[in-house]
Amino acid sequence: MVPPAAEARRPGGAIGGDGATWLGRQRITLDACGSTNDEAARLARAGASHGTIVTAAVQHAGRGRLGRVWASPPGGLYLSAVLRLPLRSVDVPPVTLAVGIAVHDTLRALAAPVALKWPNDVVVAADHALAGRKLAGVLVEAQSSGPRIDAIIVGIGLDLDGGLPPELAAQATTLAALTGVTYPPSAVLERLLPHLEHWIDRTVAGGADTLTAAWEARMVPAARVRLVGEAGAPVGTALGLDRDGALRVDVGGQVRRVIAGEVVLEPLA
Ligand code: BT5
Repeated sequence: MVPPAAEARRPGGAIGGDGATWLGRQRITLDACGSTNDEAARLARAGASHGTIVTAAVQHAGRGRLGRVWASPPGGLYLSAVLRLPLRSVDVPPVTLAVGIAVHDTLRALAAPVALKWPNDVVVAADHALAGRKLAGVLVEAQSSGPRIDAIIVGIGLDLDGGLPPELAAQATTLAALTGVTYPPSAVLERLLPHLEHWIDRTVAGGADTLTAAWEARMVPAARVRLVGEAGAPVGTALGLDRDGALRVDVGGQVRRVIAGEVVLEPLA
């Protein structure tokens, strides 16, 4: 496995400059909205350019995957970006992995001990008292007309300080709880954008193949996962990624590939 720091120093792998160049050139900053992904999708349909970002201080209908709710109290970062990329539909799922890496690296740079959980979660790393709790999620959606992708909407929710509903108390946490520092959403946004731009550029240049080692270096190691949706919902150990970004899981000595569907992390033994 490549440690994240070494990965970032590789030729062509460094995060360059002081900020992002194309990402966030156009910005829509809202006090509140339903979902920034919906706002970004609307802007994309109206012709918004590559790299346009939408942020909101609060979301009233923040969304996760599969119709789930993303709790979005004040103090968190809620961001969606419009991307116009030369990608095919099969190239879209790896974008989630790239965005996860960027969020992970941003949080690590702020001294938060985090790790990645396939496919779209950023959680507290295994060696911490709050291990496994989620503090960020990624929601990537595509707009297409036929086989052509018109726009990709990248949504990121990041818990910065407090305000989470009681029902998430046992499964979520915040950057402030992990580091003792309350960062304003705008400060985290500025730190996030260069990482995001870097990993998106890299995905476009090299596809999922170029992300695999970087993602594995940041994943929760040997996580126990349940293959919800498969007969008997078997439990296995996450091994890493295939070249296309699918998760490889050892179930009783047999390696299964998980492409879509839901994988639920079991508590580590
Ligand atoms: C995600 O979905 O993790 C993707 C979340 C993406 C949110 C961003 S915010 C900006 C943009 N606009 C949107 O409307 N969405 C995006 P998923 O893997 O389905 O996880 C959802 C699950 O995470 C829920 O069912 C809860 O269990 C948990 N959850 C909900 N709110 C949370 C929060 N604030 N922090 C941590 N966990 C949360």
